Amino acid sequence: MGSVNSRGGKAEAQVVMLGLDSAGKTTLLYKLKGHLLVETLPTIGFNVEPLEAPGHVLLTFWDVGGQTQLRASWKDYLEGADILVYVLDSTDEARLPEAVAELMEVLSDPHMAGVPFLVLANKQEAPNALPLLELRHKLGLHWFQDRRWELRACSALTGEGLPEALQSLRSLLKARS
Ligand code: G3D
Repeated sequence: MGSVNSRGGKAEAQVVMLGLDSAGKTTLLYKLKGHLLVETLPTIGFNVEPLEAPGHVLLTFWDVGGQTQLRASWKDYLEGADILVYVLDSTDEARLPEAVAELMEVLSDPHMAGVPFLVLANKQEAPNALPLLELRHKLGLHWFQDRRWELRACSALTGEGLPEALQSLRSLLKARS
């Protein structure tokens, strides 16, 4: 994977999307198809989607499986990542500590040094979703002062919050390039 670069006048960025299984990564990726232009590639174990964002930004999303047995492979996708999108299931309070521990592990990988990240608190339309403020508190992300990051609420089901999430993605990438 390469860094933010320009090919044929288009900025390109490698977006690695991680999160526990059932966080909603795949749903999110395919919902984004409604917002952006997509060319689908068949994949096994992970989904790769090149999406063209407004402003001629080409985002290649690597949606890597989150089941326990696949998590060991996450580090293989980190080299060359321009940004990490970490998807949380806002309704799964029981597995929040596990989700946070996995995020911390990813962020401590040497390939991730200085790489910005966007945490998406997904499933926010669900009545039992933890509010964003509570999630912010529980995540303890304020410790990360060595890089830029944002936390955004969204629903991959309804599409709510996705335009704002894309906007955050672009501004985090812009600050990096
Ligand atoms: P993953 O790729 O992270 O493993 P999936 O997760 O995209 O497969 O989603 C896991 C389940 O969560 C799916 O339900 C999916 O419909 C649901 N889901 C994804 N996003 C949202 C959301 O924003 N809100 C709600 N309420 N549900 C969501 P099933 O029932 O198919 O397992």
